[in-house]
Amino acid sequence: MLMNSLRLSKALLVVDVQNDFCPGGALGISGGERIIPFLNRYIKYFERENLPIFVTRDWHPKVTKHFEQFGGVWPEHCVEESYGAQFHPELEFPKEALVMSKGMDPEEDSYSAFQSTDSSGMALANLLKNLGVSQIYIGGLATDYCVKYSVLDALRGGLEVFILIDAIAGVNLQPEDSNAALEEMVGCGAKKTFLRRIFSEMIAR
Ligand code: VGL
Repeated sequence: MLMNSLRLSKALLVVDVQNDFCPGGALGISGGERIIPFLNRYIKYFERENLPIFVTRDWHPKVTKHFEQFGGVWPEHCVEESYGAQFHPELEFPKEALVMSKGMDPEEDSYSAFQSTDSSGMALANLLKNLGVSQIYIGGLATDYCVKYSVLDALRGGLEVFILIDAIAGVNLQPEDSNAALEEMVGCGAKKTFLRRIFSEMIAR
């Protein structure tokens, strides 16, 4: 019991692995689908360890300032209930995972997972607090937008943040955007990790 309460509590956050952000989608990210087998391994690991798993999705109304048609910078994508908004079919997560939605406010971009809520309207930060999470492992799409804003918010909220560098991919409107985003996240205190490191730590334990 004492050991348990002393253990730092971890959670996994899988950001926006949706059809529209994968190749062929409205805002298809080059290599977006290549991260999925890695994410599936992280998910299995967190599931086996009985640790919480959060999966976020962009869930926009048809009319939102986020889209270029209404003054934003992006083509229409991830409209609620559409095929493009569905999770990529190869992403495997257990039914216990918490699906978190964001981007429903037509006035906001809502890049960060910390602007997401679960089906009962509970915000991510509250859920993490209730679960006693102090370390968060973040992967998904896109390195230079939703992953970056989520990482920066997690750090601001006092969490220890690990970026899953084998499980992120960026939009790269400019070719260096993802590298710059990574540098910024690390500069703000995020740590980088990857699957093999997590598995070797597990074996050493
Ligand atoms: C995202 C661009 C526009 C993301 C969302 O998930 O990173 N990128 N909307």
